[in-house]
Amino acid sequence: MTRIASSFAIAALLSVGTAQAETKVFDLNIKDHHFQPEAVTIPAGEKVKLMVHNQDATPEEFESYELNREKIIPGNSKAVIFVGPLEPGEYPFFGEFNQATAQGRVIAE
Ligand SMILES: [Cu+2]
Repeated sequence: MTRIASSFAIAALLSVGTAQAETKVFDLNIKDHHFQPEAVTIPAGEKVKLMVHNQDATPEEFESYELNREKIIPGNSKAVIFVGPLEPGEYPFFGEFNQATAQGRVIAE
């Protein structure tokens, strides 16, 4: 291995470690078939973790065409949904089992 190649490999390892350490977590609650908050602001250009807490007794499905995500969260439990890195903008999501009330959006800025 040349010196250039080996320093590149070390830089790649360091950047992976840094990215994992800095993954930000954003809490999102489901309560009475509403998302709380209904707008979650995250940094653009960064992969982040949505921690979705379903406080209702019934299951809900987090769904978003714009985020390309779909995940069932059983009643009284939580699930992690990774999103991003996103371009700045608004990305709607909804609860497929209670679509009339469960509406929200991710705002990347
Ligand atoms: Cu679905």
